[in-house]
Amino acid sequence: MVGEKYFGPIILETPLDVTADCWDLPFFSPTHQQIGARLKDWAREQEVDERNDRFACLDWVSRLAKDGWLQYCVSAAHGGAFEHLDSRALVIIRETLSQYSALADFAFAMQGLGSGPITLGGSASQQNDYLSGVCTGHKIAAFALSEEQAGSDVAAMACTAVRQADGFVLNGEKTWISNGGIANFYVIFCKTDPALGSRGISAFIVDAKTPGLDDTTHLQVMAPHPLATVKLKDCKVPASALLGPWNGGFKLAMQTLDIFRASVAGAALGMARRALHEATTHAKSRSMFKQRLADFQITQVKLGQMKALIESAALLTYQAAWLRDTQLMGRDLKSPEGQSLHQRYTQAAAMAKWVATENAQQVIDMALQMHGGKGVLVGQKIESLYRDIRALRIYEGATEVQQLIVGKGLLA
Ligand code: COS
Repeated sequence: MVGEKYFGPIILETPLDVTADCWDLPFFSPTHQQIGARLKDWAREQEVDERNDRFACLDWVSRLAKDGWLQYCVSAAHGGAFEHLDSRALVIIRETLSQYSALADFAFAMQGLGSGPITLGGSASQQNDYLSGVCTGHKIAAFALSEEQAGSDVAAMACTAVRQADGFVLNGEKTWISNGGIANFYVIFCKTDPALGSRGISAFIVDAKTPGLDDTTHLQVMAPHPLATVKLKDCKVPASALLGPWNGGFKLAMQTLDIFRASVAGAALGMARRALHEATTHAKSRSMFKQRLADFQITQVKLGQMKALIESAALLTYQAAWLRDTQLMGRDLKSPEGQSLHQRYTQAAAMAKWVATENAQQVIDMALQMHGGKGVLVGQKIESLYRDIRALRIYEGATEVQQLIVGKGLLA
């Protein structure tokens, strides 16, 4: 079934309350706890037909916008709920949405990631032109960094932007671009000084309808979501499209990823919590050898391992988000103290993403194994979680990149 999920609307057979005991940790304020509680109630009521990932994603964006959840993707000056992007809110929201629907989480996260470079590095007029539209769902955002030969190795990108009298001309090909094909605008990173490696990259805001931009090549993936190759052929953009400093694109991309990597960890936590919930429910109802699956010690041991994998990842995730919100925000990042905190945060976000996504993969695999043959049946929640989690270990920096960031940081 090309481009379609194999199952229909979300049906929550069991009311989920699996995160109730997690957000009372000192990392969170009552405001965060309320966000989580409200979102759980909201998510339970949604029924979205996810058979077509593009339509479903647009549906999720409009629902998330209508009920105010996209306010957490932009800052207060542009309709956002917090003065600055709040990492703990992003984590809680992704942790909650991903328990219900990976696509709902995707729709939320991509509005934040795609507009993140504008929030961090945009001029006042760029922010005015784009961010309120992101918040209301009228503008769908996309972050276009990767290329066929430049995934982990960002500096190897081959897309170019050449300055002309009245703007820039972009050429090349970006790929694995989330929201590709449905985005209204792309933040595209291009080489502007190829001799300078990572120091020769700049960012541009490019409207999807710009002549020379072709985003019609949809990519099919194991957990369907809007993903495309974006081709740029003599794509002319005005001088006002330059985002952030000339040749400052690599740092802008890294600063954006720094924020959203901790939120990927949140999404992985949500998927793992859902898998544990499915496993526990299944173990209590399945009979074998004249007792419940839950009565075997091997089952209890496995459930215990799953819980510890989740909670250890949760601590790293919540700590990273707390560190940014309460210790890093407002600091002068040029001061030695600010720089050292920034490095600490970058490493904390990298550890959170790596450990939470790897642990979630293990938890989901264990939960599927516990389901036996039922676990691989299309239409089972555990089967879709098994496909949904896989990309999280790769996108926004593969596990190995996160490990490298932490190791390099130790030696710095
Ligand atoms: N914030 C701000 N600046 C950063 C930074 C961060 N988190 N990380 C690196 N920088 C700066 C460095 O300080 C350095 O600055 P100077 O030029 O002033 O010295 C510059 O960027 C280059 O840094 P570094 O030498 O560490 O970069 P590398 O080329 O070694 O790349 C990795 C480092 C591999 C970690 C980086 O390319 C990366 O994260 N790759 C994965 C990309 C990714 O996530 N892709 C997925 C696409 S989005 S779905």
